[in-house]
Amino acid sequence: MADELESRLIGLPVQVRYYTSIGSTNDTALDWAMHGSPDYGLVFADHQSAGRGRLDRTWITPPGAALAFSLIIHPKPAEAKMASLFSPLAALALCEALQKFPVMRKQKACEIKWPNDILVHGRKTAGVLVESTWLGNKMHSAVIGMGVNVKPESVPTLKNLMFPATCLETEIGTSLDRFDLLRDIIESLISLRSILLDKEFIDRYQHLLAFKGQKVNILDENRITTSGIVSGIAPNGDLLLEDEAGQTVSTISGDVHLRPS
Ligand code: BT5
Repeated sequence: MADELESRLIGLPVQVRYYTSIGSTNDTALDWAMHGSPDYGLVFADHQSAGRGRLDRTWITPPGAALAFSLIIHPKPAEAKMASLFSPLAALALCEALQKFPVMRKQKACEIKWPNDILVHGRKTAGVLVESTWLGNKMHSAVIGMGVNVKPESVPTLKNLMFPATCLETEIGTSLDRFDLLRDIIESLISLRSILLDKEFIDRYQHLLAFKGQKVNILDENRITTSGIVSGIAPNGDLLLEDEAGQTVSTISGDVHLRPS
């Protein structure tokens, strides 16, 4: 399987570490990042026994049914100043990679639920967890972790979910090759990284932003902190809401949740 994966990624500037089973690809990638990984070091696992979401919530990755990987980026100084864009980078890379399927090009088929969820037909299909390593006060690496539900077996049962979930095969209506998909996502991410600091990046992200023009609540530990109508994304990736007084309010992505109101 490791050879197969490597052969499918030939031509991309990645160095792969493949695991049949692992705790969390992010943990392994964070360790590798601190011990000499190249830019685009890639940790891929067929199964995660301790996959993590934000705030150590559980991310479920059954064997052979999903994509679970972490890509290490050693940011250039200008990128490090805009580190909050790495999570949007990963989410947009997946959504744009999926545009090759005609059904995904329909309006609202694939959307990004700020800050880190990818929805297909309104259900969570993938999640992004970006973590970083630091040398003193200098950002040394960003570890971009992504979990994508590909086959129906990857979708957790309802009791494990905070938001309805689905998988790509169900929504696209065909079986998918996980390694082809991984290649497409990485190609898309590398290409988007070259425009990360340009207005075009935010424009493309906003085009796929979920709940635009709709009233939402922002929750912090189940407490509503802000409500407003989703109006867009700021250049640093913050969510922009219009409050009842018509003022624009900016929300930074910490551990907050967005829910339709
Ligand atoms: C996320 O967190 O959505 C980020 C998930 C990132 C997972 C990847 S897999 C590769 C890399 N290695 C890791 O250890 N992690 C990254 P959050 O927004 O906190 O959402 C977590 C919530 O999603 C959980 O509390 C569940 O409700 C739900 N969930 C868990 N597994 C899921 C799945 N397979 N599909 C859909 N929802 C899921």
